[in-house]
Amino acid sequence: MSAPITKLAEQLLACFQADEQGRGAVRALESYARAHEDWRTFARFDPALYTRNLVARNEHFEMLVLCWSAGQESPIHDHAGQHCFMAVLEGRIEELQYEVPAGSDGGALRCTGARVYERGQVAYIHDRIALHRVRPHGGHPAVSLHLYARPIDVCRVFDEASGAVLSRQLIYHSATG
Ligand code: CSS
Ligand code: FE2
Repeated sequence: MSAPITKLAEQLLACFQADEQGRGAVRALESYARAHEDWRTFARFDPALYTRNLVARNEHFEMLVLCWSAGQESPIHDHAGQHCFMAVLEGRIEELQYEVPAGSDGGALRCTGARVYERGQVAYIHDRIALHRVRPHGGHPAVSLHLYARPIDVCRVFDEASGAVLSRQLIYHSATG
């Protein structure tokens, strides 16, 4: 019998094979995040930085378990034109959204919104919506399940104060569970 997280990956593959937008992915992620714990096989924390642990990858998507210690955060980043879904598995996660001010030639990014997600809730972002920064909320660690469709190997990171942009290669801290 396959693990719930393996079944989720199969279900998501069927969603994206049927439809480029992956309609049905949000509901599948929500149901998984509310009910299951087998993601713990993939969870490992690092005191130095948040970790990215690969669960599944194919031509349509990659799915990762991200582990956030208190005080860690992602840089402000984009998603290489791909869909990004984030389901909270444990703790709470804050998402801050940003935009590059129109007509700006550099200069500070503008924060356009913030929201805290609880276990079982799913956030969605795309470059058409905003840039974002993600971090655990409330002084506790958190774990989130990320679905990138298609996989993202390189993204852009932004300096909040100057608006300066760098290209960043994304790496996995583990890929076997
Ligand atoms: N994009 C970041 C996490 S926030 S969606 C990453 O994959 O490392
Ligand atoms: Fe992101």
